[in-house]
Amino acid sequence: MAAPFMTPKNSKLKAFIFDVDGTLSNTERDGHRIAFNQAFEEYGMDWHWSVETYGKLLAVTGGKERMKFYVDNFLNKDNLPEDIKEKIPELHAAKTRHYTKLLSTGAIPLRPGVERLIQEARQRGYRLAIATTTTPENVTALLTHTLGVDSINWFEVIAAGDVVPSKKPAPDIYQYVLDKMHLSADECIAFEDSENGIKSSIGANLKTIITINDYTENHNFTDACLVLDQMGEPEQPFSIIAGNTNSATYLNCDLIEILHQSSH
Ligand code: XBP
Ligand code: MG
Repeated sequence: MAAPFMTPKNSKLKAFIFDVDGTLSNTERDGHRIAFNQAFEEYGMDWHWSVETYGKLLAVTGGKERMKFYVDNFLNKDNLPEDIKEKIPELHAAKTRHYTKLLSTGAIPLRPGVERLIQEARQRGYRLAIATTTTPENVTALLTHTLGVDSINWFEVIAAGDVVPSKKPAPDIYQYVLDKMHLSADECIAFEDSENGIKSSIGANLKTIITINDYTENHNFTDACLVLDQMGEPEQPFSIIAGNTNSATYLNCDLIEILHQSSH
């Protein structure tokens, strides 16, 4: 039996804070990875990140940081130009160009249930925000080409990329959102897909719901209040990986309220 409907007025829960990559959309394997490879090719480099290699590189968040990690851990320094790390910002700008172009083709859709949940949350008066490691232009491009250009304004804060000095797993980006919204952690809930993501959200004391993907299915989500394979739709139920959904079959605001109220 579902719990009674609660509006944000009589609920402590005020805001939903969404991660982007892997949570709103499966952008990593067929989006960011492709764009990195296109940038390497454009610059005449012989780097190529396979699906498997990219999975290892995802240990580090942030595209510039990921390229530095690749140089330090995957390549033989003797064969590299000395100034290779100085080239990274330029290479990354090219990658962003390729990535936003790819998104503009509509090739990367939102994950099941994402649009429905965002619309339901708006109708019920929850405040929305984004806390992501990716570059701001990438968020704008994803939202514009999936939910329409107006959707940028549905989010009160879009915290992205270098706006904080330490990226996920540091809690800084979530803390930044809370500060901007003048909300405390117990008035919000976070949506994540990865271990670095949940370390960041839990580090900011946020209850967190996880939707896994192929790259993150074996991550440690012990601290999540619910772990699902996807948000799901009425006609496309989620599979529960960990937690209790009160007999719900897709993630909606009623279930989120229940999860937010229950301690874990
Ligand atoms: C996303 C990231 C980002 C993207 C690439 O992590 O780690 O680095 O992979 O984006 P999260 P940029 O979902 O935890 O925010 O190249 O723009 O950095
Ligand atoms: Mg993510």
